[in-house]
Order: sequence, then structure tokens, then C-alpha cells
Amino acid sequence: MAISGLPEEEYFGFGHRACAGCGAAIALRLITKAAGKSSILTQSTGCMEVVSSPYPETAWKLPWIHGAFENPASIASGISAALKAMGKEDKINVIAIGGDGSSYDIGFGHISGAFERGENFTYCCYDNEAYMNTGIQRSGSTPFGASTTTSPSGKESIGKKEWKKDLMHILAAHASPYVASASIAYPQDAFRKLKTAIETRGPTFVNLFSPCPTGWRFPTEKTVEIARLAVETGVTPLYEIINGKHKINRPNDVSGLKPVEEYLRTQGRYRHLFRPEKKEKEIEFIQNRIKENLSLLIEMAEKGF
Ligand SMILES: Cc1ncc(C[n+]2csc(CCOP(=O)(O)OP(=O)(O)O)c2C)c(N)n1
Ligand code: SF4
Ligand SMILES: [Mg+2]
Repeated sequence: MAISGLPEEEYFGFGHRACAGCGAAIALRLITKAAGKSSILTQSTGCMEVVSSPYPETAWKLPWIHGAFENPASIASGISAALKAMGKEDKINVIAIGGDGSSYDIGFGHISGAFERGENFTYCCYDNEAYMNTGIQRSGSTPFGASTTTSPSGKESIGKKEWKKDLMHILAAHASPYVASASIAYPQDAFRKLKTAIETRGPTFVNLFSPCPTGWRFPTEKTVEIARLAVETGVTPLYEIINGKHKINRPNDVSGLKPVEEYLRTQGRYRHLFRPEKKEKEIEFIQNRIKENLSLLIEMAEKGF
């Protein structure tokens, strides 16, 4: 199905084996549409690699290199250097793709190195908030309170005890000229950000919020609805950091946020927050922290930081 206002050409998707309703598969459609024909992609191990390249088949219509779990940023650095040596650095886009486990945790050192060296490429994380391909383990991106196989909820546990790692600001602190958070629920906004990241010289980053019906436990037809709710509740604010300065896209008003409970109730990974009894304290903690985070982002944007 065409996505309104976006190029019709599809470079990813024919015959891939992702689960029905996979948000990450939508993320890859958006990334490849923004990249276009003159691009070389590299990707870490994870769901989107496994479902797209079962030998001898491939769902990719662009040059695509799978390396190891930790090193798409290093491979992208090498491709960039080779293009420079050939005098083609302005003609071909270099894009590294990783899941959150690869990007926030295991490949993070490689991303940090490439960003610190100022390599010319765009890193895209399809963020489904856990290590899905190996059985839903918690990652640095998994949100507080979510139950995963390595942060299971139970009598003594409310799920993951730590807040989601703030990779956006960690990479902005590497003096990246462009860092953006996007969501598959807002494809035109995501496409614009991906394009901007790709067209900006230097190491740039886009985090694409990509719900996973299998790992988050929700009906497959709810993917986009849940991604939209994440934005409307302030769980996933959409914003950019352009040369160190914040620009908030949405939501841009704390008082207009939908209650986070509406979002939490849609997913099995948060079910224990409501059963057998409602965990008022934890839900209030999540709600307050979301408001604080958004207030801080808005304040920084207003003050020109
Ligand atoms: C160094 C290394 N550690 C662990 C693995 C096993 N492994 C393969 S895919 C994967 C999970 C990937 O998680 P993520 O990056 O979030 O992508 P997703 O599966 O969620 O799409 C893991 C742990 C590996 N291949 N290499
Ligand atoms: S487990 Fe989740 S991320 Fe992996 S293919 Fe299925 S829906 Fe997509
Ligand atoms: Mg993941």
C-alpha cells in the first residue's frame, strides 16, 4: 500500500518474513524510501536482518551488507572511506541500520567511535525496545516497567527497573549535526527527518519508534495506533537536535498529554501494572517522569539550547 506523499518506489519488502503488524518492517520501508536508489546500506544482526535475507532470497532492492551484531557503524565508516577515495562521497548515501539492542547496547562503542571521528553517514535505529530476535530480552532501550524474559514481572518485580537510555542526547553530545526521534505512526514526519539526516554532512542519527506486536503483546492490527498513542501520551516525544539546538515537533504542550495509562493498557508487557491490582505508585512514577522529560525538552527548545 502506498504511503501518502512519499515516493512510490519500494526498496524493501518483497517476500520478507516479518510477523504480521511488524513496526520495524514499516521503519525499513521509510528508511529505504528516504535513501533512494544511490545508497549503500549496512545492518546489524536482528529481526530485520533475519527476516529479510534467508539464503538464497532477499527482500532488499538496494546494495545491503550484513556484518555482525555490533558493527554496522564501523562498516559504514569503511564504505564512507572507500567512497571518498573514489571521489564518490557526494553521490552515494551511506546508511547503517541497527535494532535497539545493537544500537543502544552491544554496538554502541562502534557508533560512538564513528560519531567521534565525524564519519559521513546516517545511523538509523529501528527501536522495538528489546532484543526481539533472540526471545524478547530487555535492552537499554526497554522502558521502565516493561516485562521481558530478562526483566520478568512477578511477585518481587514490576518488570524493568531502569528508565530507557537516552541515546538521542548521548549522540547529540558527540557533536552530531543532526539527531532526530521519529515514529512509524507519522511517516511523512519520519521521511522528512530521514531525508534531512541523509542530506546532512557528518554522522547523523534517527531513532524510529517501531512497535512489535509479538514482543509487546498486542493485536497485529494495532501497531500504528499504539505508535501514535506513544506520541500523544508523551512516551515518545518527536523532536530534533539540529547542531545542538532542540526543536520539538509533537507533543509540544504538557497539559495536552493523554494519560499514560491509556498507552500502558494496550500492551501485554505492562499487564502486571493493572493485574491482579493496579500499581498506582509505579504508574504515577511513569506519568510524572514523562511530564518532566517533555517539560525539559520544551524548555530547552524555548531557551535556544
Ligand atoms: C555479539 C553478539 N551477541 C549476541 C548475538 C545474538 N543476537 C542476535 S540478534 C540479537 C537480538 C537483536 O536485538 P535488536 O538489535 O534489538 O534487534 P531486534 O531483534 O529486536 O530486531 C542477539 C542478542 C549476536 N549475534 N552477536
Ligand atoms: S518479533 Fe517483532 S520486530 Fe521481530 S519480526 Fe516479529 S513483529 Fe517484527
Ligand atoms: Mg530490538
